[in-house]
Amino acid sequence: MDPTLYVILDRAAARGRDLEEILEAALAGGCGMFQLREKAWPSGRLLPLAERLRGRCRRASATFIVNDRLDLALAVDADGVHLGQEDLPPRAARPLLRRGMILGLSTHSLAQARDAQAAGADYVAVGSMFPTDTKPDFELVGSDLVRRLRPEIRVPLVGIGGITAANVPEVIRAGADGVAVISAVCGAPDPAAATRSLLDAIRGARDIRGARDLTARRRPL
Ligand code: TZP
Ligand code: MG
Repeated sequence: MDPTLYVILDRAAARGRDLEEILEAALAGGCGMFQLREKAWPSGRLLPLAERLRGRCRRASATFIVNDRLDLALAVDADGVHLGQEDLPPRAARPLLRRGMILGLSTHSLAQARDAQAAGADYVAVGSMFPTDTKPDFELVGSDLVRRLRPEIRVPLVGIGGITAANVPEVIRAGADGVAVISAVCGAPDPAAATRSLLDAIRGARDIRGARDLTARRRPL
């Protein structure tokens, strides 16, 4: 799993565009981790699409995660499942997963992120970093929550919510290992170019963060 850039494939955000084409473009742009998020279709209708996306990710050696639906994740042999605060709690979900499957959890506070790590999350998503139209009931926590969590979260910490190539440096500088985006790629006129821009911005911010940390370590006491 490389959560540097985690593209969430969401039909609603794609507004009629084909998720397989968006996946293809994001792969071409260099993304290696994907999630299928579907809030409207029942699982039976979603299954064939989930199988195709899963197959393409496998051929590209990209990680494929299913949002919300543990049964679907198992049915398509996904690499993992992503659950929110109102989905099955980790203590109920983990025993149902196959060995080695990734369990990702959404959190919106210090306490939730601590609990997620303690419950064995393989990565912790924290958001919303910025206002977003994609999730109407978003809780704005900002990059400050990433900064506060960083010292104690040992699994990958992923910022989510309203992230673009322009504002992603703030999230990375706060200490995030990566970011998850929906509209910045699914809603972009050119999803491959959008993926490249995000990755460039993330890598640039990591370089600055690395240099800053090095300087801080060298500073005499
Ligand atoms: N969880 C917190 S904010 C959010 C989710 C699923 C929406 C992210 O979508 P976008 O379009 O990247 O803001
Ligand atoms: Mg959910």
